[in-house]
Amino acid sequence: MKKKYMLMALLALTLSLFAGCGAITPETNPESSEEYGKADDSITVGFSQLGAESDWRSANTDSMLSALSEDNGYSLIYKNGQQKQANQITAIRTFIQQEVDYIVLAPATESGWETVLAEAREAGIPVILVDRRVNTSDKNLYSCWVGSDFELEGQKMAAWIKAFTEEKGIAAQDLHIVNIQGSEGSTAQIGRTRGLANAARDNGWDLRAEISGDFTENRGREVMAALLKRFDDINVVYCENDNMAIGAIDAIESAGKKVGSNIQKGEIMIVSFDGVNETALEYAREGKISCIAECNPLHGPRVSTLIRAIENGAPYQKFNYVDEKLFSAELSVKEVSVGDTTYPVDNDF
Ligand code: GYE
Repeated sequence: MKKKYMLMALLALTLSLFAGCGAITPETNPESSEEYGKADDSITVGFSQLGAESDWRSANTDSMLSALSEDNGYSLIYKNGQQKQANQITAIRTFIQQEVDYIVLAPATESGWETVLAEAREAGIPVILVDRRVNTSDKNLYSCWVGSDFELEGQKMAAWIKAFTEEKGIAAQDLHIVNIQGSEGSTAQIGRTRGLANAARDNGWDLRAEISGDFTENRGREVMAALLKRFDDINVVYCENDNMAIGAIDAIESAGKKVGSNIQKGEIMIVSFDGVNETALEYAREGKISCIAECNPLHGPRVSTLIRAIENGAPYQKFNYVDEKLFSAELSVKEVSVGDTTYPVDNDF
């Protein structure tokens, strides 16, 4: 525990004694930026979460808050960046002033982190990246990263689309795809977009448009409504997360069209990413979403393990990837291959 915290805790204790109330109550609303409990001898962590834009993000925040809890020996300072990099940079500077032991950063975008991460290094505070990545030329500006291989997720989804449509006898040039992308410049967007774009080029698919829906349901709805006005032959919608897929489905149904995998009969096939939101999983069971590429948000314990390794001088990997599969109620595709590796398709979820 840092000196500053000791003084703050002492002050809080004195005040609470005078007020006749108990110890500091940890704030439990992850929507707000709050300081959590401060335990003696605990490891102080400043966590800059990028926002609260999706169900994936809420699950990720919950996982982080419960793993970095007071009971587990942490004093957590949590800041929600509201999807703005400037807020995250301010949060990191505050953490540096507060002399935290570790900074955990879930960066909104990949670029623009050089200066502030150099400031953290100058202050001797290790930075752990979670979920998305930063593209600093100096990789020593952070200790390690844990998250998903987003391009691989896109490649697996493209492999599923290929296997499924070939099985149905649909010609490559008859696929008219739109991509509703995630927040521009985020690792999840860059990787998933690349996975589809490369497959479209290699397979001769007609990739009609790539437009950002910022990972939110509302933007997904708006973007899909606009795309339906622009093109009348869309038969595959690749949504870079489930929340946008839910919005897109709403827009398609409101336009009097049907979602489903039977594109030869005029249905519009939806595929998406995450597999966290219950409505999206239910849609996938019903066939409204034809395939979901899993994206695992439960990074809290993984980050805690990395902090403990650094703390104990134990070895740890710089880049830590999590294993993920596909979910689809379509029984025809049981597995997909990317390169030499085969990935399972879970038909019963
Ligand atoms: O897929 C999306 C969220 O970076 C993996 O961000 C994350 C993505 C996730 O908003 O739902």
